[in-house]
Amino acid sequence: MSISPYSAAMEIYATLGVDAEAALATLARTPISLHCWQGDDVAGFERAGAMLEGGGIQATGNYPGKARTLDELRSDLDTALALVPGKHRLNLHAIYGDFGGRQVERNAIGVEHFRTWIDWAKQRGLGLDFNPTCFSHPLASDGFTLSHRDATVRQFWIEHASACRRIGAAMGQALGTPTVTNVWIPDGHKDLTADRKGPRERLEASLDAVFKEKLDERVHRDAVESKLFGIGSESYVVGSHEFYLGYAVTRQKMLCLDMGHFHPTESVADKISSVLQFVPGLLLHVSRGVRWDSDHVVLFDDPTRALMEELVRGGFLDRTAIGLDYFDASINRVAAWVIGTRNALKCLLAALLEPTARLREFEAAGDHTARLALLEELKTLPLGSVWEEHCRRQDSPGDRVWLPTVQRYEREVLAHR
Ligand code: RNT
Ligand code: ZN
Repeated sequence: MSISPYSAAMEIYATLGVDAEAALATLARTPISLHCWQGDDVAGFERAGAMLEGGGIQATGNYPGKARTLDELRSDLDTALALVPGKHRLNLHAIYGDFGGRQVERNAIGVEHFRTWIDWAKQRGLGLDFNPTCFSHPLASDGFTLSHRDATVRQFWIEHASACRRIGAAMGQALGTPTVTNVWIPDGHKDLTADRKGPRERLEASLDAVFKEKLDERVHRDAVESKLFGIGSESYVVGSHEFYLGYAVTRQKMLCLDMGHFHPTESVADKISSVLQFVPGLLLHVSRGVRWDSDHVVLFDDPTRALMEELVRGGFLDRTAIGLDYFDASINRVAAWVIGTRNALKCLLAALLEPTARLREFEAAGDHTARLALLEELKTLPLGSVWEEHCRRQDSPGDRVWLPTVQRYEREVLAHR
């Protein structure tokens, strides 16, 4: 009888002291939060197809078939989720509410507008995460929201973000798993500014107002997301990394690290063990910048692998929420979800299969030669056979067989939009 590729792989990993079964068990219980906005280029459902000025959020490409309605987005998500092994989460933005065709101001949204999403998630056994939408809105058109110099504009966004936290808590309560509500704002200046301090002081006060209401930790967590620069905020971003690191440490909030929000040569992986010494939890926006914060589809690449390695080596998986954040409109959007999510999981699996104990023995003994040699040779171990076993156990198609499902969906559904 021939031995299965998985059994052979398991033996190879065992010789390095790695338990492939344990790796698969951890992989199976680690959710990735899929970002709803990959499905429609961050348009949302406030008004038909409107993508208003303000915020510099922009997907490039015009591949046909993007979701135009809630039903279309849900159908696309179901198609994608079926092609990703394991149980995951959905990350919603406030503009994706079920507004029933009515115009609902952002500071007036409530859990009633997300009831159908909660039911949808419950039926599928998925958790939900959430985000206030502080862009694509007339009151964001001059590039400022929570740090705006006009107190009435700030108040509007404070009310919006506060409403979002309450909605997040209701989602977490209904689904029995805490919702992470992440605050990202676009505020900043395109060109030279004479006042870097004022907007930051106002942002601090606005955030304190947003977070004033105490919410139950068991159903809800707050996160704040920094950024280096954006389109239209090239010279100054109010919510910089230093700003939010200080804020998250002093207020004990989760810090969101987006892989596209740092200088291109900075390693986001390196930040994890520092940040988690001082903040209670981490939210990752797994993404890929090409030369800038371009939000390309996540790959099985060195930066993503390093990120997952740090989570596993540090024992940080329990304190980390892993979310995706990219939007590619130049390829099939459903496939973009599937490719990026499978790659994030594959990077996590590779990290779980690392013989960390052995590497640390070399390190402790000062044998950096053996450490480097093994680190390199790990790259060609039979990760793929373990991955295929994971797909099989999770009842999900393996590599090279899922794409025809998307192609059929494109022919039968997307092409008719
Ligand atoms: C923008 C941030 C933010 C958004 C989403 C849509 O630069 O990365 O996370 O991508 O909120
Ligand atoms: Zn992000």
